[in-house]
Amino acid sequence: MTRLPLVMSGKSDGPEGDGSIATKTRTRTQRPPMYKVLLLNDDYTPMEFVVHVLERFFGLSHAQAFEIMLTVHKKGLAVVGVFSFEVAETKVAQVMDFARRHQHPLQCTMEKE
Ligand code: TYC
Repeated sequence: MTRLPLVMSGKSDGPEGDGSIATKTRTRTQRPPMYKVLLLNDDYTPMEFVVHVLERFFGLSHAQAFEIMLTVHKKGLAVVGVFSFEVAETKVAQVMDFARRHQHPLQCTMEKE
């Protein structure tokens, strides 16, 4: 069978060769926002209590917990970890509830990274 060239009467043609234009949609993958959990210094919460909180709720070793506690004590605050919104929210609530139950004024907050 003989294929005759198709005359497109002056219109441009794409790689498909049939006059159609192929299009692709590039969808950008969104990473979920992450949240820093911050521990704040105060004059009353015992150092050992803060170390215990960091070990218990953030899975830190005693040495890591002691180091972060000292940073908060000296600088006023420190980032304890970075988590998804829900995990950060849970950690903040756990720390605040534990501190309140022990009548310490320890403050823990979160902020978008
Ligand atoms: N500044 C407290 C003290 O001298 C210790 C402390 C450390 C309190 C870290 C809170 O997040 C804190 N007893």
